[in-house]
Amino acid sequence: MTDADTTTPTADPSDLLDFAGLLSAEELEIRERARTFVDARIRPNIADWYENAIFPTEIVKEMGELGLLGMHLNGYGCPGRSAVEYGIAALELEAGDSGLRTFVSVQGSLAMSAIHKFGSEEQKNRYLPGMAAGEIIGCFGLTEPTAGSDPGSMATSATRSTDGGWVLNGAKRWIGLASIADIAVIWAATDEGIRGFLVPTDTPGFTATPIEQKLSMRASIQCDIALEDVELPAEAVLPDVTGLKGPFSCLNEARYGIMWGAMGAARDSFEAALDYAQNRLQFDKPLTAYQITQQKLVDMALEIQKGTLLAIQTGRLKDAGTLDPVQISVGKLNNCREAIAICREARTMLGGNGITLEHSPLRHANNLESVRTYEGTDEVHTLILGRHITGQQAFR
Ligand code: TGC
Repeated sequence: MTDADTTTPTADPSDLLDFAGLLSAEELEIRERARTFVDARIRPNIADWYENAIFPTEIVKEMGELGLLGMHLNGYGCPGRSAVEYGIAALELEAGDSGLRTFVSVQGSLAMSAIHKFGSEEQKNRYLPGMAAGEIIGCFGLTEPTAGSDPGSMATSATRSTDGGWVLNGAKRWIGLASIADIAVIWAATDEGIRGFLVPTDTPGFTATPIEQKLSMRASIQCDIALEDVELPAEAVLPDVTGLKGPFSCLNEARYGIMWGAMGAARDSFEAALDYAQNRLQFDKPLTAYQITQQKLVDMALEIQKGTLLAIQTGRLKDAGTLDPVQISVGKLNNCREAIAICREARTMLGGNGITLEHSPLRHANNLESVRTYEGTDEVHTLILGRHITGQQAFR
């Protein structure tokens, strides 16, 4: 190979179409702030956290101080940033680890969103400022051991007690953060339909048990929740919604953040593979000088570019107030599917070294097994889009 065969690699190799040029000064500033946090606080520690199944509670308040919690909510001490700014932060956090981005999603998009959208003024004032600051941790209990894709079949019930309060019984599963949460948003079937309840986690009868032996999301906590005759006052109910549209509206927020976040895991895996391939010599040349390596890198970069463009268009629609939930399914389905393929392909470029925690791609790919499953599986989002295209509902 001669000097004439080489050129200087591009500075941001997965941004072929100047995605950065679509961002405002404020959006670039959020990106830099989140990137700096990930570089300083997540990258140096994530291998240990992942290996030892540690969720680093010490960074929760730091995330609050950085304005990452309830980021796109207004008032009540929330940062009031745009949907695009929130998405950009989710992407950068998930470039660190999906588990840490999941914390921000559960806290901000699910638990805080539920209170912000459907809570009373008293509930909003009581919980949201502390949650935005990272002083109060929330969780969101929808999924059950026998009700995953079909939350309408939930068995958890809330019945009126004689004093006008409520009694909750049932079980929830895969609930992020529940064992360290202060407040749980629990969705339960009532005579009037599905309602949301704010349950302080020290209420007698509430138990959260972390699920162990996970092969994915190891730097994060997912729990089983048991609800045994949990007595709540009348004012524990979220007053402003009845029916599945309540939790589904919150899922829209989380699914939106995921479409951005997944591209962060993909970009980090791409960059790890590129860096490795540039420095790994085999048969006297760096791996990047081989055509198969270049094909892999180009295919990854194309999908990262398409996925981030898809996300920003979705975010612009959300900020304009015109986003339809069906459009969120486009991004959740596509970006999770492409991200996991990119992370797996990146692992192949690392050879045997790619199976250790020294390198990020397999950790990201394992995490994305959860990300493509929660907040609506690939299959659910395919059927949501299938219904939109054909007019035929094929869930049942
Ligand atoms: P369907 O009859 O279609 O709708 C029932 C009512 O909900 C409304 N609705 C929505 N509203 C807002 N946004 C959306 N995206 C909505 N989708 C539906 C709908 O208009 C209707 O309202 P109304 O007033 O007419 O009653 O309901 P369905 O049960 O037939 O829906 C089918 C399907 C498959 C789309 C839905 O069930 C679905 O999305 N399933 C996936 C559930 C899911 O994503 N679960 C993940 C939960 S994650 C979790 O619990 C843990 S949180 C993560 C963590 O803690 O880490």
